[in-house]
Amino acid sequence: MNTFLLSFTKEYTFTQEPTAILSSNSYRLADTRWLGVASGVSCALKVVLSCQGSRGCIYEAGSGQCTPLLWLHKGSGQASSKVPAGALVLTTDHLCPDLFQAIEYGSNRQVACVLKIAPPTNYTIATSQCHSLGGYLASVKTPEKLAMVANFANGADLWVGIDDRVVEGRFIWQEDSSVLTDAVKNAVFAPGQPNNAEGREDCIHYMASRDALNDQHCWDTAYALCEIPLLNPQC
Ligand SMILES: [Ca+2]
Ligand SMILES: [Ca+2]
Repeated sequence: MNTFLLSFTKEYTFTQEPTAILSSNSYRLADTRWLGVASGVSCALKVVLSCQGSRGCIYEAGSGQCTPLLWLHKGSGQASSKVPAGALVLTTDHLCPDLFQAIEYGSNRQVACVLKIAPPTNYTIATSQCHSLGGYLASVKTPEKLAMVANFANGADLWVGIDDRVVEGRFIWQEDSSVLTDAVKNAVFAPGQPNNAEGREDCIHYMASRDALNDQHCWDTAYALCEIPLLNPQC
């Protein structure tokens, strides 16, 4: 097993930690990037030059797979025989910035970095709170993600990152400014929602009592569910 973690600062000082970082809760990184990179240091250089804002990467020597990450914390891990040799894996304690929690979900073992902020506040303030931490109100685009959010919510209502404040009926995700599709709407919204009740509902929350998404008055209060991307979208 030859997986290397490299974390670096803006001064491009690399810190190599050539330790196998497997454990019983390790997972495969769902989205991998460059193949054929010759060394861990070349991987770090490539990331520094190509991916603005990355603070770490992982390098898998067997395949030459180089994966830029937004964040990478050093941590300890214990070897495990459960993961095949050569697999590109990380433990969840390395991947999210301070305050954020790495949560694994779905059959493909995806990982999201999320944070719930109290006390409850309105959608605009909740959005600002996430932006100030480098993230956005969370995306919930799949039933698997919805199930994760439901579990994380633990009975609370949470603002998520989508609204139709600019054009009524045109819902835009904060994560990537994309438009809500009918397929996603049918998959994650409560039946009959969004309904723009009384013509005044433009902001979306996870509604615990319906266990799904719903449009709500933007001035109502809920906890902010912030998310920060795991992989660097600049690459
Ligand atoms: Ca609306
Ligand atoms: Ca509604």
